[in-house]
Amino acid sequence: MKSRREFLMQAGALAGVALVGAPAPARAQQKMVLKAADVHALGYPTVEAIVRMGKKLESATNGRLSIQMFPAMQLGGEKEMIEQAQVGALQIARISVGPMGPIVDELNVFNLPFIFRDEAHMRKVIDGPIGAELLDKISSNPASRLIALGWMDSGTRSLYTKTPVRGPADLKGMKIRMMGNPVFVDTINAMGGSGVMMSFSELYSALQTGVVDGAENNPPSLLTQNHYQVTKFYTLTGHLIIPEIFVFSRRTWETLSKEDQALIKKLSREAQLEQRGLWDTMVEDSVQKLKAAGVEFIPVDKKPFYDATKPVREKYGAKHLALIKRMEETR
Ligand code: BDP
Repeated sequence: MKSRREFLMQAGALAGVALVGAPAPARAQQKMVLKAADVHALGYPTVEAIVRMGKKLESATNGRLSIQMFPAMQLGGEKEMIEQAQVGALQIARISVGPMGPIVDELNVFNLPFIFRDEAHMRKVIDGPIGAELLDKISSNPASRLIALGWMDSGTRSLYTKTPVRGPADLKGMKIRMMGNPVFVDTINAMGGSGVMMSFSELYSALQTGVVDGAENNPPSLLTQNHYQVTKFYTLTGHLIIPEIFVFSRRTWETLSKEDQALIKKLSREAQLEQRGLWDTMVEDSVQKLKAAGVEFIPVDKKPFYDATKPVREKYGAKHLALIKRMEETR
């Protein structure tokens, strides 16, 4: 595992080769390799969608602009990826909305438990005016230092544990890994467990050695990260439906011509819609493989979890009631 400093140094070195030194105005016309990163491996829907976007970008610009993908946490966890994009060492970071909440507060609305009725509702919201406004909020917030390009699908997150959870009482005393954002720790604590914030990259060994008793995620992540090998019970709590997001370094963005910016935005929207088809296939396939590998899918009454997490929706949602109302009204 590389240290944070090594990641930044590596990313910095890579940034050095991306732009051939030239005065700023001339740069826009120069050949440029945009670096993209994802925690998932090649072939995962989020990675594939950006790779395809890169191919389109390359052909639309006759090879002047292209995307080089660094998958599988090669550039670190999502927090590191965000930081690298902010300083211009990375151009495209594909991350969960989870770690973006601490950067742009409105995004935490998407991070609330049971805030979307179902995945179809989430898709309607991200595809429509609310999705567009939130992307603008990120891009126009000087502190974010990011340009938000688009959303992607990440399905529904449920609980996976070493011993079965059939109701809130079973969660008592269980340490559950959550993404780096206090809203998630509050959520799992309210559901009856004990939340531990931890990077995705540390999770497999934490599960294996018993540092945590479980985690929560969608079926494709449970499968591809091999967590199912050490946690055999998947309780269908469906407590979070969090979209993914992909963002661009504002520092690099400002060196691009208006035309290139518009092209990247157009291809981003296409990537958002294209990823969805890949995602649906991946979920079906993952569920089958997990079941075949002996993972027990446990249906559970969501009501007690929904009721228990009401204070979390109130605590983080209070500042954004108008937005939540508009989300509810989205059909
Ligand atoms: C996965 C997301 C990924 C997150 C990960 C996590 O695709 O972006 O990093 O969950 O739990 O579903 O950290």
